[in-house]
Amino acid sequence: MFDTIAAISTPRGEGGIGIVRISGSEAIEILAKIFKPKSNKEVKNLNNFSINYGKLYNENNEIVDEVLVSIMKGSKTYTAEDIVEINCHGGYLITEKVLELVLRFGARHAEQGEFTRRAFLNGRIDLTQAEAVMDLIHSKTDKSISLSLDQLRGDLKSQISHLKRLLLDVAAHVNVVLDYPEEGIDDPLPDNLVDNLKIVVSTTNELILSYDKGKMIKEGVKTAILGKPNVGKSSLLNALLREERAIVTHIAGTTRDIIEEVINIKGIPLVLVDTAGIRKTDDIVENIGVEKSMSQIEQADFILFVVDGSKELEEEDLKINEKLRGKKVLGIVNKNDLSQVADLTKLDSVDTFINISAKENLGISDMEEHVYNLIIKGTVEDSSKKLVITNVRHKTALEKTKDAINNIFETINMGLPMDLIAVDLKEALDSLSEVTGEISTEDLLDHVFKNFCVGK
Ligand SMILES: Nc1nc2c(ncn2[C@@H]2O[C@H](COP(=O)(O)OP(=O)(O)OP(=O)(O)O)[C@@H](O)[C@H]2O)c(=O)[nH]1
Ligand SMILES: [Mg+2]
Repeated sequence: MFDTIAAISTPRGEGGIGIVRISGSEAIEILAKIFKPKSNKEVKNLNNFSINYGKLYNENNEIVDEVLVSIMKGSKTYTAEDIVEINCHGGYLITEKVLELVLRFGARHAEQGEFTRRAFLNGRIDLTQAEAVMDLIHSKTDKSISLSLDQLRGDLKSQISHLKRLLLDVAAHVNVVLDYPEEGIDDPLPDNLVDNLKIVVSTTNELILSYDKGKMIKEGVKTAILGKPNVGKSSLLNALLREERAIVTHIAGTTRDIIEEVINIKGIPLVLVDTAGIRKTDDIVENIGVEKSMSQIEQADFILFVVDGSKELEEEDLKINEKLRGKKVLGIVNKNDLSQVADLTKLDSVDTFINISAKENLGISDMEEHVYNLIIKGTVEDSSKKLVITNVRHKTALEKTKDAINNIFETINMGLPMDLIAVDLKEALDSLSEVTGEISTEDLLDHVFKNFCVGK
């Protein structure tokens, strides 16, 4: 049993309504002390799953607000506990006052994600579903919403429990062999159990491989716009955003800081990072900018290397070219509204060049098409309807499962004793349980829920 918690569940600010949510065994008792329904019924006699109009009163019997109150008794509620939701007027101060009233009458202020944590601790959802709640809230594209909903429905949870059942069959056999040596069961695993292990390895492997796609859909592709000063990087950012976001001037060294903005290419977020033009400079501020640009080479998933096609390449272009060898690079030859003279063969870090004019808005959609085909398509467009994981925590745990099963195959091949198999089986089962949270620590839960909002 947990104590009763409360928080404002709607965003802070002015709006039509604000919702204060209370969850726990004392939720209805607390409400009874502060709420009088218009119907004059006693609060404890209000119907389950009903919405009730009335007024909130403080200790001095003064009206605090006129409200609608939803009453939802456990266990079929969000937290699987009794929940009361007070819909009050949506002003910043009035919602605070209603919350304070509820806290004065016995509730504790909820921590981040604590309602969802309760749902998990009370066994209504597993950890993958709790994580899906947060992914859903943070989704910025339709594709990302769709993956979060699959996970929230329990697709990953049921896949994991299927794999666990396969492993438990193997474990049952291994335990019989270990516990009753006198039965004389032959050591190697029967074929059907070996098949179980093979299915677990191939399924975990597919899930692990799906992570790249999942990450791309969820977080997008971090794309750095790099090049020497004045080649038109900020102009390109503006052209892609279709707004004058970054300052553009003819002065080399205009951009000093990192500018990050997101565009959406066929449902995949492209996180664009405009950077300071890379060159040697004595200007302290510009130099810091250049260092930030250089660090983007490592951080970005993908680089748009911009050069000015209307001028001969310079030492600075070639130096940047050197740094970009081995990276995923698309060459952007800008200013093609002017006559073109640059000798691009010197840029050996680039396989594909696209000609554009950022200023005149020429070739921009063609460039977007190239970015999609080059970087996104192969990872994201997979005709099969297979499950996709989006969380590095899941990937790491599944890698442990896969490694443990591969160890078992090695043990079998080398004719080693059964108890070694038992150890690896336990490891494989435990790491599957980590995914769903059946095995979890406070630290892990704190980590998962720390990015939630307070009222969720
Ligand atoms: N003719 C022509 N000029 C362009 C084009 N794109 C940018 N310019 C001009 O080039 C100059 C520099 O553009 P910016 O976008 O500020 O270049 P940048 O690479 O961001 O420069 P820094 O921030 O200094 O590194 C400006 O005067 C732009 O108007 C283009 O396609 N054609
Ligand atoms: Mg710039």
